[in-house]
Amino acid sequence: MHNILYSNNSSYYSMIARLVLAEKAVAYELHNIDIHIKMEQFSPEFVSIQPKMTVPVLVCDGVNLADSHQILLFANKHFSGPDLCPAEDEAAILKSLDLHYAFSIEDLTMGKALRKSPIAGFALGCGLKRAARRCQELMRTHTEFKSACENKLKLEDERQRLILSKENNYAQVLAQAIKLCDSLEVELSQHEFAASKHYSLADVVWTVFLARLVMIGFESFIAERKHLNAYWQKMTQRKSYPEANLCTKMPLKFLLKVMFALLFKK
Ligand SMILES: N[C@@H](CCC(=O)N[C@@H](CS)C(=O)NCC(=O)O)C(=O)O
Repeated sequence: MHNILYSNNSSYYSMIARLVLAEKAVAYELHNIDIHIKMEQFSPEFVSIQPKMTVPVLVCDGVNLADSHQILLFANKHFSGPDLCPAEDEAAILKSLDLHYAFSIEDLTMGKALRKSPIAGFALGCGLKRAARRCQELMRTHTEFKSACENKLKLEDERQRLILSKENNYAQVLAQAIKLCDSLEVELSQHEFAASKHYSLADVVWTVFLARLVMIGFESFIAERKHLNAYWQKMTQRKSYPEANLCTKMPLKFLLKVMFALLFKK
């Protein structure tokens, strides 16, 4: 099989795709899509692969999988390597995946950034407007993407309202994140891994969730829970962890570059 993964280094859902492919030891060609500075998700080439204009996308012998949840299930089913969703644990694993995907990691990440500094808030606002401008430009120059662009613009609009409104749902999202850590702690007190006694697809998503908590400064949510802390240490020692290049830090240089682009580039 010839596999191409369109991914972005710090993108949460791209990390899920990279981690499951690393666990399954799948070889692939990596195409980095710069979604922050160059905003390559709005390039006509990429939109013809992914009309939702998001990463990750896995292309396997011409089949496009344009969502991390789909990639998890597809990778487990179609590639050799360990079965990460065995029949006897399937119900618990799928339930754990549903719990994970019901949570808005974007609201948590953005909400935290907005509270960290007013400059971050201003830059985010500029970024959202810049994304909308790129999308409108694409719609003008490539009418074949009209309906994809209209859908994306609706989402961008929704993002602007939710993220920038004073009454955004941060307190609620933060409480949900803590509740997820509590329920993981309970699960991990009962079995070695997140959904069963074996490593599974659930561990792929929860490892990325914990990596994101670290990235946005919530390592204490992990450290203060005994089982969760031991689990996180164990996950970071797996062979797949460095292979998937999980991002737990935003280098200052990169943040400044993104900030500059959002504030000053067209
Ligand atoms: N449901 C999708 C969500 C993908 C997604 O939201 N990706 C973000 C990065 S983590 C993205 O590409 N954002 C760029 C944009 O929306 O313009 C999945 O699970 O793959």
